Amino acid sequence: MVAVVAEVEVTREGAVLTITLNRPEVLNALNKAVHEGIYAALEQARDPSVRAVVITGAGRGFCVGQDLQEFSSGPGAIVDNLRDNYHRNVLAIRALEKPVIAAVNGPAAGAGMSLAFACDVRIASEAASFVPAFVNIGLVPDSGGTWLVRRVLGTARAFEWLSTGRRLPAEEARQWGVVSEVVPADELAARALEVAQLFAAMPTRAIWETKRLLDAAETSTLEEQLELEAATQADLTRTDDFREGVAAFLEKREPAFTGAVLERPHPIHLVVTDDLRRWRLTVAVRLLLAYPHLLVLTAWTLLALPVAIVHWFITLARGRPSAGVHAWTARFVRYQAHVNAYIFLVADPYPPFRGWAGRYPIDLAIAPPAPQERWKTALRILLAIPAYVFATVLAYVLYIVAFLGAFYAVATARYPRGFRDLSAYCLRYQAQTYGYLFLLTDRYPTLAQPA
Ligand code: LHQ
Repeated sequence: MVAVVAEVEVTREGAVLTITLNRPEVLNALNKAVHEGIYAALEQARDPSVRAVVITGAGRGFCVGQDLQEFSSGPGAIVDNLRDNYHRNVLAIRALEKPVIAAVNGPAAGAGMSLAFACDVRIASEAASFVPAFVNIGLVPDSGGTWLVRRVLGTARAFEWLSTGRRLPAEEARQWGVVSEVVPADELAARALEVAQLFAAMPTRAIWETKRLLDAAETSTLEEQLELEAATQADLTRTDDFREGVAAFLEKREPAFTGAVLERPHPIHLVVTDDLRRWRLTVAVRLLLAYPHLLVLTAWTLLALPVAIVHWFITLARGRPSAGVHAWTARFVRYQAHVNAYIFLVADPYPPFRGWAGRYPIDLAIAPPAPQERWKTALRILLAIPAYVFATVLAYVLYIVAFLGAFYAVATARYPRGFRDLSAYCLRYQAQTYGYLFLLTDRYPTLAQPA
């Protein structure tokens, strides 16, 4: 057993990592130490040898949300607290490339309820209950509560429940589909481990992609989702687990999945889910339409440059980028890719303004922050020069392809696949170059085109 910090314990059983919130005297109410402990444990869970995660609580509570004895109530302080602690962990669970199972052993209240809903599967003990306690103290559900609960219950039931703050007992939660099963209290830990082990023996990458696709489905159109599924399927056919699954089926034996991760050639990966359809009118006046985006992009770039300079010192000193700045810069680089994709006709819909992932047919998958070699950070600008020059050449390619492609698109309302793929190649290389320059990764942009 390895204690990350006293308030959160981490144990390991084969490929299953269990995170236990450990402030039983207050039903595992959340304070800074618990948030930090959960975050550290989720970092540990990213190890590829971990293939399923269980989150549970010590004592008779799962987690009762914010410790109401220990928090500052100024509006600014609450927003900072939510962003720095709650959002970070909810997003880390959603971004964790493996299933997360909440073993709900007792009351899950307030943000503790949101935490349970952020997990992929919930198993409850007979002593469990779900309490949307926010409204009882005059607040709204936070930490993703509205989003996460609505997608399990639907808006009508979510509204009714969240706005009464009613305690939902385990059995009723099972009937509502909040938990998949209810077991006697003394059997919960063993059952959660058993379920986690079943998941851990599955093809982990496919499980992760299912989780990611279901999250994306919350905001995608059917067309976008079809393309996203197709692109993911193409990726998965390159995994050992796919080959093993097919071989085991043909040989009429049980498959032995390893959960091996798919190594991408670069931490910044362009995801193309564009369907080649183009709206003639917007193609013809695209530059004009893109004008607001160009203004935002210019302003964002002016802000990103000083941020990058400060971040350079941080990355040099710590040997790894700051998670917060990395996330912000990732949105900036992604936004740039979205806008360029729109301008150069690589995608058709009007881009969103904020650079969030999973919302545009030309998207960037950017790996979380990783340690960076200090000498590469120190010399970053010099090292980036050749890539930057090549990226500039590719900008001309983008101009020429878009110019020619525009005629085709206006005539046929479609875009030639070859043009789209060539432009996507250019955008990918450019995004990797900006990502390298802006310290998202210390991996050099690659010429290799992923299959
Ligand atoms: C607690 C707590 C607690 C401290 C039980 N804190 N001690 C984010 C950012 C910033 C601001 C605000 O909010 C947020 C997000 C949120 O999470 S807001 C929601 C905060 N949570 C709540 O309002 C839940 C409050 N707790 C309850 O309603 C009950 O404890 C439930 C219904 C969960 C469980 O009831 P019981 O099973 O009857 O247990 P209990 O009430 O007797 O609690 C046991 C102990 O735990 C007790 O201490 P004591 O010294 O008297 O034994 C409670 O004071 C303590 N405790 N929740 N959030």
